[in-house]
Amino acid sequence: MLHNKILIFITPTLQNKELTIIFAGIIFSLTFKIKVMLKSTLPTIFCSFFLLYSCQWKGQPSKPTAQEEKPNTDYNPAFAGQTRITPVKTKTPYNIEILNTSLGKPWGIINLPDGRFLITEKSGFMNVVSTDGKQVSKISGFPKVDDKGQGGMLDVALDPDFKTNKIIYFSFSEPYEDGNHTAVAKGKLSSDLKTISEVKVIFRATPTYDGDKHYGSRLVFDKDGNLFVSTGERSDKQTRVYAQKTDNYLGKILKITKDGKPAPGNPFIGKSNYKPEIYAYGIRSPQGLALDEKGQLWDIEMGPRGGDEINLIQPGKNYGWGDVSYGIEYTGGKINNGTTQKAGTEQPVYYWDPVVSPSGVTFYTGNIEEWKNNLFIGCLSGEHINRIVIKDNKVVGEERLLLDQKERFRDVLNGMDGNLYGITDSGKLYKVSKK
Ligand SMILES: [Ca+2]
Repeated sequence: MLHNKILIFITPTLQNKELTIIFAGIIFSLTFKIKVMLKSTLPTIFCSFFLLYSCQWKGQPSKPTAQEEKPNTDYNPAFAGQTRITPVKTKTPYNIEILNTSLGKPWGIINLPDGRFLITEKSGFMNVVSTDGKQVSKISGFPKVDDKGQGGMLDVALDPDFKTNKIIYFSFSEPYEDGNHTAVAKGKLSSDLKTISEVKVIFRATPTYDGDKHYGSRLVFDKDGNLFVSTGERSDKQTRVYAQKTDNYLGKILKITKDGKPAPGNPFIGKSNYKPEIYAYGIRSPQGLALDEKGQLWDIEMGPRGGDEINLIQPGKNYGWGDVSYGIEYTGGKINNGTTQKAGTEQPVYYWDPVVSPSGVTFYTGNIEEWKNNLFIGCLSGEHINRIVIKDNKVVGEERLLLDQKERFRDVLNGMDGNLYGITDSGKLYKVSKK
């Protein structure tokens, strides 16, 4: 089944229109080969349309509202408002500016105490970027990363005492033997912010695996000074099962100390067959992690086809993947016979069908009053910044911002100046400010 194998290989990796066109070309040349093999035109036409249709589903930018899009499944949500929520529209006028267009492949953005940005670059370093986006200076001295596929230099967080100790924490895909894993390291920035020294890997999300997807790896400090780390299940069928198992670090929300030890109070400390760093499990590809104004932890994860999720993370809970999902396989098959609810697993607060490919997230605290405490989500295939209005831990509205920019938003940031910032896979830095 040549084309089935091809489909499995290419569909999860399709990321934008350009890639779709390239793959369309490959598919047509493959179907030509099939034609030669089958010596017939009719199956060739069928194969072409089938392959192209299968590849088109992902990589499509979102429409202005979910209601204008066709869902992938007819699954019933567990409660009203869990998906395809009523759209909302911002009334406050706002400006959109592009501050920089050549940041390479940025992945994570945070503020330094002086308002400048610290932006990771996937190939293995970070940049310090001035508040107007014009001055960019590289920080060097980082360990080697494996930047194939979705890997590389990923997220960054400042030590809560950064002003005095200049220590940062960062996540990356660390090459090891024949594979790689998500690692968290710490190091000290020089006073001119040009180099990092005293780098020490404090945590490795093992098992190591020879893949290039689903590293997760957002870093968020809790108010108690310990670090939440999200990890993906490495995407492939053989690693997906690790998400439901608790004797490993794949497909998890972890909580560790600044030295990479299990955070005191973690739910499974002392329990056999549970890694003590685990805070929650059953997670797929968690590229968004943020605390709300009450200190509650939210995980936003890419699902399969039709199952991107927003989860409110509680310690010790199981979030279902890969047994439970509102999505279907990239290739179209059901997941666990179409199980969308299961005793002992938590339901997502919200899910997208069709998907938007959510990445970095933040709860808005800036200058636009009607956006206060809304969840802002950088979206990749959806090519927009998603605004989610949450009331009493339920989603009550969704808006798709900056759709006309046609950009894959990798991460978003509440700037210290009260403006919203976003970075894109094309290397741009956006600023969204109140008019
Ligand atoms: Ca889930």
